[in-house]
Amino acid sequence: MVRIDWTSGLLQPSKEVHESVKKLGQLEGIFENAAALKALDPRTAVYRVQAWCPVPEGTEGGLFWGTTVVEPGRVDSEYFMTHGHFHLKRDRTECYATVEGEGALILMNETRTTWMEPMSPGSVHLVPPHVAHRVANTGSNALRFVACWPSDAGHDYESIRKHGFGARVVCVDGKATLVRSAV
Ligand code: S6P
Ligand code: ZN
Repeated sequence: MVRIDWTSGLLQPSKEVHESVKKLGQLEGIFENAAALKALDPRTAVYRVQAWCPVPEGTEGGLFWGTTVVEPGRVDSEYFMTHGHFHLKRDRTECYATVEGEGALILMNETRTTWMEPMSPGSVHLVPPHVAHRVANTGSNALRFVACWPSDAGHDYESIRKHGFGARVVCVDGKATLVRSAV
């Protein structure tokens, strides 16, 4: 058993809770404007993930639970966001629920059609099968959300590193806007 603080979405640290931080320097090639990224401090934390893995990764029939905190910020006009991934087992789905902050869940199917769902406190989202997912913080405070996914889903980051998403969420006149990616 683990405990969650519902006000922050954070899990109480335990040996089953894995914690990681993703910094700007590790997100090269993810944001569109490479020059703008280079001008920022690579040590800047973009997001933190806690994952409660009560069964070994790859176990069929199990579930993992996690909390992600995405910091507010932008690289040029593009909001701070997670790397994004397909599940290695493409048909594995996932649920997200927003605890705090404003954001966008960016979804892309295997034909690269990309859409977004606005995230705000209390919003619950389903990532359908065969759909890549990433989250952008479109607000000015931390965005916190919880997630639950099958323990045999796995993560395919490589496809996203190579081909990105079909669209990006950028700030246009102060508003989060989905714009098609340059090919
Ligand atoms: C796992 C789930 C989340 C993400 C986290 C970070 O399936 O979707 O816990 O891992 O939001 O995103 P990413 O793309 O770096 O894994
Ligand atoms: Zn996932």
